[in-house]
Amino acid sequence: MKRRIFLKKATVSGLSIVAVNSLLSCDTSTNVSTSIIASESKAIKPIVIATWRVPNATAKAWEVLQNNGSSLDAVEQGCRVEEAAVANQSVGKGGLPDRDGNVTLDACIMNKEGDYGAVMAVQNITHVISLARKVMEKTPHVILSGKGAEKFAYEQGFEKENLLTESAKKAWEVWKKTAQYKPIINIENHDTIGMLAIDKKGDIAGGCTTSGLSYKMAGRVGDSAIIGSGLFIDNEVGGATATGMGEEVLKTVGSFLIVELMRQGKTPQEACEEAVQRVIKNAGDRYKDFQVGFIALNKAGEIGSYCIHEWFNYQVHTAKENKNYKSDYYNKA
Ligand code: SD4
Repeated sequence: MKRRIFLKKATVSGLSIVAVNSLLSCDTSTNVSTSIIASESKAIKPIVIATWRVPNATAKAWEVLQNNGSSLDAVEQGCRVEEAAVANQSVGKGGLPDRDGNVTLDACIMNKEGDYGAVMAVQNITHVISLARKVMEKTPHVILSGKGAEKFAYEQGFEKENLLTESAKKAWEVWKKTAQYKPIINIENHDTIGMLAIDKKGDIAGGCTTSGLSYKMAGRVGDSAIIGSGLFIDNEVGGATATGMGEEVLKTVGSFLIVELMRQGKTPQEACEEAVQRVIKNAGDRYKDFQVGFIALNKAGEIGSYCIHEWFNYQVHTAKENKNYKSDYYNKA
């Protein structure tokens, strides 16, 4: 059997899992992958990465990994930190409302088995990342939305909470005076959290949680809860997650695209850049008016990030550091 080998950057001794999987993907016998990966891959180094400046969230996720928790537990616990932080106006409690004054949340989660759970347009529940996990683990479905999701939350013991804080309400009241909705994201003022983690066993999981675009139409759902758009995980390859203008991410299924590009041998950085290029190509000149940013992590622990406009950043927690990095970007004109 002839195998095509994509080992552009890896040496044989430092063979990355991605490269091995690219190699294996062209082999018709699929049962050999685990042993080859185990014997030739680098030592597993746990890692957590997340969109935006979220050191408390990555620290929490890291703590879970250090206590031998799974990557799934880590991303859930990490995302919960931002959901509870009322100062973050794009996630969970304290999120800015839709144009009717209701805070509605979207979230999804994926595990190493490729299972997915999501909730959309949920009111009165802070920890929608945990609710998404419940959907994944306790129902025969993958998505619950609106009232049905809320009802399920109460059945699962979630608390009813008012998510509209005084400051979010004030901001909405100011907005209502003109009630102008320009689908333009202030590129420095949004911080949906998308998080990816690799645990001590080398398994990857991801989560994404948001209150979506402020002053959106009631019922609007963005990319963050949609598999392949706001988040995608494949435990053979890696994961990716998105932030920014959800409509544009949805149209290009950006996170899935990135994972598939990594499967073909691209680095996470190359894959993120290609996904942003795809968004720009699709949007034409409109790209000047919105932000989209991606982060990606492959199974070798390599990171990528890219966005359209300056000032997207991301948080990385390794054994060495919990550090925020500025992302490279397209629009340097
Ligand atoms: C959405 N992608 O609902 C989200 C918004 C976002 O930081 O990322 N805000 O479209």
